[in-house]
Amino acid sequence: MPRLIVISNRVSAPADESDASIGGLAMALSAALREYSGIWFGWSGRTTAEFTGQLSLQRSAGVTIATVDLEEQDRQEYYNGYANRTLWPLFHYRIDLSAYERSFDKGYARVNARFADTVAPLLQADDLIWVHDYHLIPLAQELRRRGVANRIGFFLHIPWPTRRLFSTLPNHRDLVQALFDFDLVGFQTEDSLTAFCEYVTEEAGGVVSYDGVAQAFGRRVQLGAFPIGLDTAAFTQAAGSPVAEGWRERMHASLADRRLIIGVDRLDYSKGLEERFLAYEDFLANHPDALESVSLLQVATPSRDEVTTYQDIRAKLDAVSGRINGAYATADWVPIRYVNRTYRRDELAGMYRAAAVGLVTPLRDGMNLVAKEFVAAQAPDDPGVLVLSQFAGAAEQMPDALIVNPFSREDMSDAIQRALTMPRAERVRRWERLYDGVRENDVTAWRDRYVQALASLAEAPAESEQVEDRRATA
Ligand code: GDG
Repeated sequence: MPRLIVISNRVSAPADESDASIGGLAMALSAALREYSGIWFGWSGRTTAEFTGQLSLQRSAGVTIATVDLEEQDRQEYYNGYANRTLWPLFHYRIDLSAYERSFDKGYARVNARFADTVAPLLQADDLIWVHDYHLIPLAQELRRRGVANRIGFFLHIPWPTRRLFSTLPNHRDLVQALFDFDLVGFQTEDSLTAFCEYVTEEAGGVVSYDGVAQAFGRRVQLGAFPIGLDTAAFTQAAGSPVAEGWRERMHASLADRRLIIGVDRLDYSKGLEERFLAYEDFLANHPDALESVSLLQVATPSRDEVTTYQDIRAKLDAVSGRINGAYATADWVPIRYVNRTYRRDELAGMYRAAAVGLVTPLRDGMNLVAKEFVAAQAPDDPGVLVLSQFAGAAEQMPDALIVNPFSREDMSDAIQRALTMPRAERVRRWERLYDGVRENDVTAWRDRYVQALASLAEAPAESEQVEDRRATA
């Protein structure tokens, strides 16, 4: 088995309880790497006065965790800038929040070059290299410039936007061209894959064959949809652990026979939290019998709080939740428990299990692992109901959830009512199908499908052609 070299912006050691370990990518990759010998390389999250490329190495369960420090200017221009103020909002359909600044482009290019300089000496000839997410789109191009001929795959954890939106990005063609230096480019959903193919054919003048090989810019790349999954067995086990059971009981005791609706999200505008609160407010207004008989627990873990749009959304949510609680709370009941802190995974699992309804209503999301965690944590004989946004990638795989339009308060309010009143037999029927999907398409299946697709390309006869292509355009 070749070594797997995983490269992502941040890394997190297994059992890391730091900020780096919160978020879908960290959850998935630490699970995915477990059975591989290999290297996981990324930014340490720290900055130094001057970039040295010095690696910090740590061995953890067969995997070498290799990190490098960046400069403060890199943090501002690459991480807070191009990654989180340009690409993240654009790819989540928020061009109103996207900042296009040339200094960000430069920082993004500089850090990708620094990543390539640092990781290239660690590589061996038959390593498979798997690059993750929007921070590192130009990385294969940089590695090729340094003579790396290995198979390199890319996986995008967030949505790929439609062609018209994507073309608002200055230098959009360069970014797509850079993807053609990978051998395999994977998306979460068919929807993202289709949007990318449309760009290739309509903007880049390329072609995409029926089996997903795209040709443009004198290069070719294999495309595919690889929906990410959960470490389902581990999460289900966590949900049955004493810690989870303790939290389930604690929630029930604090609810005093009221029914729990739960949301768990990184505090991010893409997650639709304000819209969710407003829909819940509509629900309370339209169902007076629900007053004092339900409670919404929203865990919103602070994230990227150096970026002003994140400070804005936080202030907005404080205001909206405060207003709703002010309007409806009684001496012994608050409609929304809004919590800005981090919990352990087994604690979260216990909270999911205590809930009658899971609200997962992002305005746009690559996949959304919380939807899958909610399902994995339920008690089989009395499961809660998942209410899921049609704009989460997970909706393609989870049609047995109550699928809602997160932009419509009425739609969401109706779904909350339907979920709370759904007969047990229907809840069980829906949950069983959802759970089967979450179990079968888990994170290991995702990793194996992707890695096999990448490894099989290495053996394909098209390799020599592709190398020739590269030489011709070098
Ligand atoms: C990106 C894409 C895609 C949240 N609060 C706490 C905590 N979390 C964990 C959840 C879940 C993860 O963070 C969030 O994952 P999501 O998938 O919902 O979203 P993103 O972070 O935006 O992830 C997304 C994902 O990558 C994977 O490809 O699904 O679409 O945007 O696991 O449980 N974990 C702990 N404490 C918390 O307070 N321990």
